[in-house]
Amino acid sequence: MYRRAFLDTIGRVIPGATAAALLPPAAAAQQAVSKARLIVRSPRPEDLETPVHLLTSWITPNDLFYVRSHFDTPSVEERSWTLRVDGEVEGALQLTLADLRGLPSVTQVVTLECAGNGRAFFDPPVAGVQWERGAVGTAAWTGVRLADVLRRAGVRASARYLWLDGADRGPGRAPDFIRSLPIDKAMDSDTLLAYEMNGEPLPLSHGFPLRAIVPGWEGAHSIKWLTHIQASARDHDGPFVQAGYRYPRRPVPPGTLVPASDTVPLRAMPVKSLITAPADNAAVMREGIPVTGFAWAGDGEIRRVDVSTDGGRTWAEAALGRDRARYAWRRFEYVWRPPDAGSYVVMSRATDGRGRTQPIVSEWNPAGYVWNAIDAVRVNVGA
Ligand SMILES: Nc1nc2c(c(=O)[nH]1)N[C@H]1C(S)=C(S)[C@@H](COP(=O)(O)O)O[C@H]1N2
Ligand SMILES: [Mo]
Repeated sequence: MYRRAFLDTIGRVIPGATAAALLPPAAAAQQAVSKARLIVRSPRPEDLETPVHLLTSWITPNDLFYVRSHFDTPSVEERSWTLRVDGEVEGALQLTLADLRGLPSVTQVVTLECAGNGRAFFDPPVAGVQWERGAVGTAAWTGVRLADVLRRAGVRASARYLWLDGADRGPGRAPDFIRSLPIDKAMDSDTLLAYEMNGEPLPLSHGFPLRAIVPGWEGAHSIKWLTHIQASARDHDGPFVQAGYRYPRRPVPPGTLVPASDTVPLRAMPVKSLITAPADNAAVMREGIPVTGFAWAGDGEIRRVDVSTDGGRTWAEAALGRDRARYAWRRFEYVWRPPDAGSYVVMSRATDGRGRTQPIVSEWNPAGYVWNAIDAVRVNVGA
């Protein structure tokens, strides 16, 4: 009843208007895009996974892009928001969004993947968000080069790391989500401070009004709702640098506890592929069946993708899509003509420019990071 009355009211005030059009511009800019089609791994904090069969285009639309947030989404007022840059710099800066929009802008298509994508597949299981295959997406990010901002501040030679902090805060005494970025990657001309995602102001869930985009590296480097950059001579000592986002120095037996001193920070993501069609457990007819998906390789490039339709006994090279960008996934397609009706396992295996390829079994690690085993779906072929 209530819902009906509400809809009637909206309809009468401005027929045909969307909710966003009824809001003042500032609020409209940070309207949450509808994430209704995503899988809710956690409603609060917001952890949303993309059903991979919906990943049909090289660029992932904003409403389909996965969301990973550690804490509640902060409310950010564009008018009062600023970015502070201080620490080991000649002159600290306090920048508004208008200041940033006044700097030369760059747009880059970059694939973002959560380090924990695929965590649900580790055996024995590990704690954390149980992502399956869809904590990955690709967007065109527009903003400024982080290096341009750092040069403006006069970053000193003593600065070896940048500590990046966003407006989100943990509950109670939970430590702040602060990450530290090595200065070389920060000064790389491909590392951005982005204010737009696919041509729209950053949606609130994705870090409105400004986020870092650290291309090729696991997603947690790309700090959302960015408010503070502190240049420092040393690494940050918080738990999201010293305990989280680290990987065992050498392979360990599954189920082992690994002390932080035996770990290294996660940076570039490894080579990986994802089959987006047919969907897992799909029923298809026995005609030319396109096997399609995406392949990416952190800060490297994709050399080839091979597809197997017989559980990995034989492999055939897939065609790669024309769309490409240095840090973006590549689409692949292989047209499969099944010899008979029946149930098949279809697999994809990517190889990067250095000849590295996907493993059959992904290395177990205590936090369940960087799952990159050969992808597989079951496909049931009708006559
Ligand atoms: N401030 C802040 N930035 C953050 C996070 C966060 O919790 N707080 N999550 C990180 C993680 S773990 C990932 S994988 C990416 C996810 O970006 P997305 O939600 O836009 O997909 O944002 C990163 N940036
Ligand atoms: Mo992540």
